[in-house]
Amino acid sequence: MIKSSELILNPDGSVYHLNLKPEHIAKDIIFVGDQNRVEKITQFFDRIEFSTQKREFKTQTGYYKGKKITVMSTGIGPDNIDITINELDALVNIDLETRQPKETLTSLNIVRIGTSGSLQEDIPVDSFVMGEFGLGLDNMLRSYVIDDICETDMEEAFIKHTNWDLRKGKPYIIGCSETLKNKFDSSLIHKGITGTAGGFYGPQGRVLRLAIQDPELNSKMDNFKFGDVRMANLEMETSAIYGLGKLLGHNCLSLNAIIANRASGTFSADPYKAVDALIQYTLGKFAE
Ligand code: R1P
Repeated sequence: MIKSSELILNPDGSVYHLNLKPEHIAKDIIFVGDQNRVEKITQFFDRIEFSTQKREFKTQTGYYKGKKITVMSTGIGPDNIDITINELDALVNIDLETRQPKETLTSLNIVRIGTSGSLQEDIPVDSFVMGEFGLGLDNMLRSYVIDDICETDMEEAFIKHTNWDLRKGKPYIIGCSETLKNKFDSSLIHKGITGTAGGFYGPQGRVLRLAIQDPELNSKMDNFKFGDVRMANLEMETSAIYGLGKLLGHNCLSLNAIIANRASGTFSADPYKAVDALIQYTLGKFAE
């Protein structure tokens, strides 16, 4: 039995941070970072049958062209993904009354619609990136047993190429769901490695008033190649989603609207338009 200090439930039986009960979620789930993006998606639903919010975790479940989908905001960062995916998994794979893992497990399909900065000049602002791999620069996932799910050769090549200082922790690389990759792919999508940083400024190479440990890191990342695969973009959630999803048996994919190009130093003239276009693209693919 999982103790009440480990799997915390609210007085109404919902999971602690997400405020959700098992009947509140669909098997197809869209993650967004920003809580205000939830309704930008569900405004296109035929109907919404459930809404809740606690802190940055806002959830709405409804139907889009007859398909039941849950949209939820995760807030910013891999630490929030730890909460979101563990609690979502508990909703489907742990009996919350007996506090025992279920014998028959359920796989969720989780697609992130995020915003991100491109690391390549030829992946321009307002384009879309699918992370074929998530590169974790943040360490959160290293609390789990991850050796079996990591792309070890690619990791070692990345560490060598960037002369990575292991005092910052060891980067990890995890692939997306091949099933979701095939479903959501098209000629409109750029593909590559999505880097996930544990912060927005220094951890992504931004210098305001503080010196950073490796000022060359972004330029080393943008010319990292492993076979046909190259770095595409940098954001703050993808590798944590891929890692926890894979460990728990869920299918995960991260799509990002590129709102900044870090290589050219440019920012989208209308980032909301780029996100709206990615929302339309993703909903269309869900309904196919
Ligand atoms: C930083 O501004 C936030 O924006 C990006 C980053 O991953 C980080 O969460 O994604 P979202 O727009 O989905 O939050």
